[in-house]
Amino acid sequence: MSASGKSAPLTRLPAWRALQEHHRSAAGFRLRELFEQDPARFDKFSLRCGDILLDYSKHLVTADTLRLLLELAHSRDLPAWINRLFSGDKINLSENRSALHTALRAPGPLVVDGTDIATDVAQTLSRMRRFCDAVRGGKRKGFSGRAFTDVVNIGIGGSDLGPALATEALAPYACPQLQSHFVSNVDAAHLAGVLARLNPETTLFVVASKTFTTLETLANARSARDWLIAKAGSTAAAVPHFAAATSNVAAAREFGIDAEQVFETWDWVGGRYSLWSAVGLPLALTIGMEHFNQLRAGAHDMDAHFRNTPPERNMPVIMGLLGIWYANFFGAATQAILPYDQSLRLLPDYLQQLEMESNGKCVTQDGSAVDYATAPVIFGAAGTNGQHAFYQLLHQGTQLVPADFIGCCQSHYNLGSHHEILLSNLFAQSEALMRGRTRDEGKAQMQSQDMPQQDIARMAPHRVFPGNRPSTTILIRKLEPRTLGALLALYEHKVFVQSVIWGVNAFDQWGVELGKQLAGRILPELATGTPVSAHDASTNGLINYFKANRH
Ligand code: G6Q
Repeated sequence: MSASGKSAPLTRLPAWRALQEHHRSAAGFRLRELFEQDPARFDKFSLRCGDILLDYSKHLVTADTLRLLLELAHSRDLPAWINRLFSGDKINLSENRSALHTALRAPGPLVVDGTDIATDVAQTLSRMRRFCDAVRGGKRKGFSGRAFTDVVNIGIGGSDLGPALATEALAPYACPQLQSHFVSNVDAAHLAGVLARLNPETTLFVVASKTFTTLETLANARSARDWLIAKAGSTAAAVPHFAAATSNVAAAREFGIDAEQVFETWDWVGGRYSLWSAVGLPLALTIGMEHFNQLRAGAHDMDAHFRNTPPERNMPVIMGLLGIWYANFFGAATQAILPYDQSLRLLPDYLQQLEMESNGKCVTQDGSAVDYATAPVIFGAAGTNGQHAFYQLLHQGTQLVPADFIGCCQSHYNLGSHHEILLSNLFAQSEALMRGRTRDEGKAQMQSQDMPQQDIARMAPHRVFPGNRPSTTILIRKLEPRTLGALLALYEHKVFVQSVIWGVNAFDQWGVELGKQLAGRILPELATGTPVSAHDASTNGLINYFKANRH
């Protein structure tokens, strides 16, 4: 759908057809040769934004490919869509909502539906600041008069992944007196495992739930409250130990959370885009409001870049279009996220939700079925761990898996040559995926190891690496609140770019809602002693087996 509402089937656009045609010649692209032919390839195909460098020269693209991809973006009205995103148009059509996560980090006023949302945001931020300062400064205390030492975030999905990732990534900025913990799974093992290490007198819970109706979060919050009341002696004594981040203030109040400790989010912030709102409270408590604001400022830097930079030099636009090139023309069904930074260990999980929940859709905004691939499966792990696990398939498997390598020039942890070892692995992996190893190179290596001739002949096919496997490398000067904010906003906008090309709504999640409804239906059936018969034979069989073996 174009920004003005007129639909034009994607696969019938001249730009799409031109890319299909161009893809036929791309089958002959050899990255080794492209680098040999053009010593300036890195300079031509890399971008800088603040402290972030994006190298996309190791992609199966030429200047022509990029021109055609940019034409596709143009024919999907991308600049107009970017405008609509930032100005608060209701681009989340299926829920009739704006998607205004960018307003959570923008300094200026913005009126939506007659309300200046910037004022609401500023008020919540200043309440968060007072709360964080009081908790961190030991002024806000638990039932026995002791300062808080532990913060437990209870939330799931978008109310967990962003704060959990950022809290771990920014550990060097954490207040040493305050430990943070994240409980998301309704499996009692998660909450029980965390509570076993905590003292109720000094534990603060943040219940993060936009809707305040999510089964898992409410079950965990109730059990946490019971645990606290049991130790504190009364419901009233437990009150100072609970805060909430939610758009359902009434439900949080009904749960028993003091109005002063309820921090509002809004309908126009999607769960997976909500780190910058009150959902970031556990992070703000841990790293302090100053650092939290730097995180927001970094995201705003990327917002400004995305909004104001021409498409050909625009990082999220280029990343988004490269993803389209592989998903729709090479048939790549996956995308690897490979942070060479232990602090970004949770980035693959976070991006899995961001990308797959946003663009894992099979109908366009106007409800028509798509006849092309949308979001790839996102997976990954921190390097170098992944090298010893799944990289084998990246190097010699039969599927094309585009990869994002992410590393930092400076480390917070200066321990011997660890950082050089880490980064040398990053550079070596992206180089090896690109270059591969020919049969002759493999043989030469074995000869240099004095291998017997017959072994060399037998081993040669196994030592061949096809190469020509594309990757992006993102280098960050140092992992700081501001650069992390920019990195996460880069991916948010990349996802938006792809949603515009595919014509899907990046801001709804009916698949998640389905899960919420289904679990609610089966739960009462598990409580009775009688066998069930209302489902298909498999589901009946599984439920009845569970019931028979429950005790
Ligand atoms: C995110 C999704 C989803 C949501 C969780 C938790 O965009 O909507 O992951 O964040 O289902 O929902 P609540 O915050 O409402 O508990």
